Amino acid sequence: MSLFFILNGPNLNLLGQRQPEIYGRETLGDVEESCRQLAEAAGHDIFFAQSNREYELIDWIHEARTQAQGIVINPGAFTHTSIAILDALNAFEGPVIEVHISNIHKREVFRHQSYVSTRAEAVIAGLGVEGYAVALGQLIRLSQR
Ligand code: DHK
Repeated sequence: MSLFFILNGPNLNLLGQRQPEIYGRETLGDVEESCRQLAEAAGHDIFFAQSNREYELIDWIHEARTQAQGIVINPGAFTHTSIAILDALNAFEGPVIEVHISNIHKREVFRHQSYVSTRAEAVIAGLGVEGYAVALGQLIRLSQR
């Protein structure tokens, strides 16, 4: 059994309520439920968490160093600003997949830059919340190689 961390950054607690024309109507609870079902069907487990605080995300990435086979991360707006999250991910040895619900490249120019992309094995943007399941499915496949 493998454990995968699925981490979410600021404002994603408002998923389903915030700008639904961009982020959709599903809640983060819905996303957690579908990821949990996917992991459990393959005999694995997830740690699913969200924080509006940069340090909390960093602390979870540090925990992942000894506990997780891989990380799915949607850092929210920290994607575009946080060298500290990039440094934490660089201290994690397993695969990292970056997820964005929206296509950040179709949006404002300040969203086009991602520090995390310089570390991630893959980047999924614009698939809506389905991107989480695609990312987790790929981590599961990688762990079975
Ligand atoms: C979510 C956010 O909160 C934004 O700050 C990012 C990302 C995009 C998303 O599409 O999931 O720019």
